[in-house]
Amino acid sequence: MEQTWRWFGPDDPITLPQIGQVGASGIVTALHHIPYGVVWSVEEIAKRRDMIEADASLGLRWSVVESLPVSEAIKLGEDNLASLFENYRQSLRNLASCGVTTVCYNFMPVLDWTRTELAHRLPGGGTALRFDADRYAAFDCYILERPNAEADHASDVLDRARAWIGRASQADKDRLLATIMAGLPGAFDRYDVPGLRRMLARYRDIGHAELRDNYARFLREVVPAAEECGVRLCVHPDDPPRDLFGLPRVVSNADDLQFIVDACPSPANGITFCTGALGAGAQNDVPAMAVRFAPHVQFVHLRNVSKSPDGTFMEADHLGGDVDMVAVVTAMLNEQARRKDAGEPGWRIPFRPDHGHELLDDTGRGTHPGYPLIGRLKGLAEIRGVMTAVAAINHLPV
Ligand code: DNO
Repeated sequence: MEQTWRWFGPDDPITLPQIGQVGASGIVTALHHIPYGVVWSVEEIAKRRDMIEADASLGLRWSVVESLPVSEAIKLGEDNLASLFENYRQSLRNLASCGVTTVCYNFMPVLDWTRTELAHRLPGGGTALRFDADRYAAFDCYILERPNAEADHASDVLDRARAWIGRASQADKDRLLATIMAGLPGAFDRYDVPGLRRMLARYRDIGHAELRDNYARFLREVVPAAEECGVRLCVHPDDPPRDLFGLPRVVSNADDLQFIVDACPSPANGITFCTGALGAGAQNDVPAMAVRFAPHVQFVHLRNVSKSPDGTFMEADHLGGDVDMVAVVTAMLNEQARRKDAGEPGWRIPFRPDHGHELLDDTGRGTHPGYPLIGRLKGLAEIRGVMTAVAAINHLPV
């Protein structure tokens, strides 16, 4: 598998020469400065690509776009979408013309990945990202004050949420809002409480069925163009894989993934297999899903979670937590071998260590939440070890 590393671009405190040292050869990045819905020009794409390849001794290439964002209007299924679809297609063509052909995106309404704590202390030191059912309920019911929100939370969770809100200071509440917004990449579309309420109101008439329809329409509009120019799109699952704040989410489980691949069958309509996002859902047997959907996987995020029955979860060590990482890596290596045997030119599947704990000198470096240097390096090194061993034992290509 191709070892990749997410780099947020020239403003990322982690530099390309440092990435060279962690042993990754593929860069995962996006043009975060371009507003949603605007075409990524060949000039802007080539500029980023040339930056990545400038020092040939590092051996880096731009292997995956994460993400080419889908505008909210598309998720909402508004009427005048022709130019947004065309812009999306044009960005794909431009990327392909610059040699970047794997494109990750997500279809989560309003919010991207969502946590309630960015620096949960670990027993041995270091910090992890965490989603706490109590704080999520406290925000939903007593800060956002969403109508009928209490019906969506268990009564013991609500009791603890009330206790938390009772003792929270204004600074605690502000931090919770900022934490919930932290998943949105780029400089756009972060909401304050009134802004979030307005966005939720726009989704009032959109349930799962409507969101699925809007998603299928998006796929029918863009997948043929992707196929034509040799781009493989790959959807990132919802993180966490459940509805949030009454917003439907439709990339959360095996049924959803099946719906997506069937909605527009094509090699260009693929999946980003994220073990952390899928692993946060009690409904998901992640290794079984890895085997079942392997032929559609174009990109892999390897990360682990420990979860509790009330929906709370914490990002665990890459080889700790609830997801059997060895089983997932084995499924992906088998799929790679199949592609290689079938003579597919791009048979090697890119993966990256997704998130990491903040460890040792990571603290205070100002990296993006979840994306520290040492914590991810540790994850990458551990996964590289698993990969090497599984491949050797089973005589599979690495
Ligand atoms: C979190 C990431 C996600 C992912 C997007 C893809 O760290 O895995 O933010 O980049 O959802 O569109």
